[in-house]
Amino acid sequence: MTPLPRDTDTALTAATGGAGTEGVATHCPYCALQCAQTLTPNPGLDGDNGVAVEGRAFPTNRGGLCQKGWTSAEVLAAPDRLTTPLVRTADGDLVPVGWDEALDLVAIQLRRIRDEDGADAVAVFGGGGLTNEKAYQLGKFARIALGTANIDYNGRFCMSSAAAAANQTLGIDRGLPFPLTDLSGADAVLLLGSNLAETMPPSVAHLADVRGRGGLVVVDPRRSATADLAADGQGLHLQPVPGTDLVVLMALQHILLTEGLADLDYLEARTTGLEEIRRRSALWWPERAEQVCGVPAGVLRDAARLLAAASPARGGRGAFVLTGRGVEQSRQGTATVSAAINLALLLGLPGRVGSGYGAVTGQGNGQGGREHGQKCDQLPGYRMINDPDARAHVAAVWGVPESSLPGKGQPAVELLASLGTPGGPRALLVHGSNLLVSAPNAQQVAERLAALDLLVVCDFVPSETAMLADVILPVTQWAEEEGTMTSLEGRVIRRRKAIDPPSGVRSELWVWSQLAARLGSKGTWDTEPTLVFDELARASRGGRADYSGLSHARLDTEEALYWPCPATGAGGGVAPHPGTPRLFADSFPTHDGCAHMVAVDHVGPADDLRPDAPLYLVTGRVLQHYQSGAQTRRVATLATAVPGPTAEVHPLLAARLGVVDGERVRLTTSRGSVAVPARITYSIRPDTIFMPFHWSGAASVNRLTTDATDPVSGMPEFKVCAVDITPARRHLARRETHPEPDHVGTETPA
Ligand SMILES: Nc1nc2c(c(=O)[nH]1)N[C@H]1C(S)=C(S)[C@@H](COP(=O)(O)OP(=O)(O)OC[C@H]3O[C@@H](n4cnc5c(=O)[nH]c(N)nc54)[C@H](O)[C@@H]3O)O[C@H]1N2
Ligand SMILES: Nc1nc2c(c(=O)[nH]1)N[C@H]1C(S)=C(S)[C@@H](COP(=O)(O)OP(=O)(O)OC[C@H]3O[C@@H](n4cnc5c(=O)[nH]c(N)nc54)[C@H](O)[C@@H]3O)O[C@H]1N2
Ligand code: SF4
Ligand SMILES: [Mo]
Repeated sequence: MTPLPRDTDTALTAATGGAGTEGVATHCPYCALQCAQTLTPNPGLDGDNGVAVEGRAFPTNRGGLCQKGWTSAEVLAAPDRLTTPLVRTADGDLVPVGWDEALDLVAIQLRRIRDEDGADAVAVFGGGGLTNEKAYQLGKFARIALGTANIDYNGRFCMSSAAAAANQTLGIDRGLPFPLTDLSGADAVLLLGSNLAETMPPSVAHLADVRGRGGLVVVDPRRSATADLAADGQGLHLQPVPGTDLVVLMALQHILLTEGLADLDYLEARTTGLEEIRRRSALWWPERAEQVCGVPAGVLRDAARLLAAASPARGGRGAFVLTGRGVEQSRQGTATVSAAINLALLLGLPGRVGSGYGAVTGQGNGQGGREHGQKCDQLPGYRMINDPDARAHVAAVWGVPESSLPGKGQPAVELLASLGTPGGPRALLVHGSNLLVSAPNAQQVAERLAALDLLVVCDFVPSETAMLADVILPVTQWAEEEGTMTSLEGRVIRRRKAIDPPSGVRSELWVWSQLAARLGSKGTWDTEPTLVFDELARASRGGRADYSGLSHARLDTEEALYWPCPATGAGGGVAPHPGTPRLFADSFPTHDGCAHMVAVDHVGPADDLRPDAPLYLVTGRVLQHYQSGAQTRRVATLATAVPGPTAEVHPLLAARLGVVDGERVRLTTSRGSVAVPARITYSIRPDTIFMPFHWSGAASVNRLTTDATDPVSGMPEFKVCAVDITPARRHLARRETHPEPDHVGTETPA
């Protein structure tokens, strides 16, 4: 085993408030909160899977972890862990082969497909869980080893609407442009479509003071665990009709503007576009908004006045507006985030210490994953691939002619829909996504994957997507690798190796170097994360997400470095850049330094209610499971706690259907049908059903969801579609003649 970095190292302990125990200071493998952990290799200890996990003191998690974090080491020792490459034989079986054989086979197929149909016939799908080093190298591999324009990633499902809106209005996309701890000082926090209490439990501590002041405002069609935090005088819960947040936001703007509560000095000095915002919001007086969004006009007025009273212009301690997937995963997600930013600007929040707008990034490296080039239109450093200067800079770092770089590819939903179609990609390489479970309209995705000539999946467990592959390559996970992650705050932190991977497993950096060599690629393909980081830093230099002042060595002693962190003069007495915890103090990074408010209108869901689908289906998460469930369904404690999905149904709807708690109901949309137990609860609106998406096959809610996308961001409308519900028992007769797997479980679809 390699020598372990210890968090007893004085510098690191000082920088991170380390636990002081023996062990490796790192961060959780799952979400963007990136809670600090100490991992202590402990091969002898029963139940620890060779590694003991402790929470570590850190500003964001204050030593706390959620249940997923505590149990994270179990995935290291998953009984079905992949430890050898697998190749599908002519009769459909997956058989173990050596690495050389697997890589030769992949390279020969890729060359053949490229020769026959051109470089774009090979596509790549990445993930927001990859380290910065891997995200960077994957983008480079696609553009120069494969030469394809067709690379995109699961962040398209996650952060693309928030990113698009922030780029348009604020000139930059850093999820939270301030440290999370700033929330504590505010008088009000407006949370739109974010269920932090289940999706980032330790972060709730930062809302305690705001709740104490009665200032937490939660907008969610469900009384979620987070909405509950606003009960009992601690704030307000607005429970809109799904998909109508834009109307809520327009009404709040209307009230601020008509009651003289907007910060006109700030708007004058720091923004453009006010007149059009005024014109459009004039339409949404509270009583009219109530007709569409269902939130009582009086509650809209209370919320607007509460936010205004908290704003610095009116003598408050400050206020924050935060958005989550509940409002972003919509056909009008970009517009809704634009409206949320406009609201924050009317209140004069962005750029003031103790106030602001932010989007709560989701995946572990959801932030860094969208900065280093796995998005179809981006190069490292958050540069745009159609910008000639950006192309020239990055091509020089990569040592290739600028003209050899491909252009913009297709965003995820379009890319998946084009697989195996005439003229579409014939091969797909997947790195860090279980898209068969997590992509919208999943049965159509299954058909597209089946139409490929070659599907290659890198993973450490046999995910549902991996099990469809022609070649599976087993790779290292979290505690077995070095790297960096960029948390929801834009803070760049170190992921550290605590244990050796099982023999037979390789790092993805190694896989790409091997494939690049076999594809005859020029360019350097480092396999050491620290060297790849140095190259990434050079490639990002001068870009919006500038990491050029960072290195593994620096991050090993300082874990409080937020990008942009540009390099300062080489050697010679210039102090290193301290990083940028807070953005926008003096200006916005736009051409004129102002925030540009974009006027938007409410359109409504693509798949709206109709006679044969008279209810809303909304989807999301439960605390115990992560994403497609590929990891957490393999952790016994979590799988036992929540073994499968349920559909949340209001008692009034349940009574009308005649179903009791736990009874199976069938949900049907234009795309498909699933049957799951009903969970009867007053927390949901009577016109709405909620189902989480962490399960596959017949229990997969993405068999139901629509693949309609936001026209600006390409983000799918996961959150809202029209559904019909019936008691499952009425289908018994039909099912006997047309047998269909129908039980809750983890099986792959037939
Ligand atoms: N336990 C757990 N934690 C996670 C993850 C996980 O899979 N499991 N994933 C991580 C990732 S990648 C992400 S992106 C984040 C997501 O974190 P969140 O955004 O907090 O998660 P969701 O549950 O998808 O959606 C949040 C809320 O949106 C509500 N919602 C649905 N439709 C609407 C609507 O029309 N309007 C409004 N206002 N709200 C609506 C849902 O009821 C839900 O309570 O979580 C991260 N953390
Ligand atoms: N209905 C509905 N669907 C949704 C959502 C929703 O709210 N509702 N949310 C969407 C959102 S926000 C997201 S982020 C997506 C996420 O959904 P997915 O893209 O499926 O994300 P994960 O389940 O995290 O999949 C990661 C896979 O990669 C593997 N993996 C983890 N780390 C690595 C690595 O470093 N390298 C490699 N090669 N593999 C790795 C894991 O084992 C797992 O199999 O789901 C989206 N789908
Ligand atoms: S909140 Fe997120 S980062 Fe923290 S322990 Fe849970 S899953 Fe891990
Ligand atoms: Mo996400």
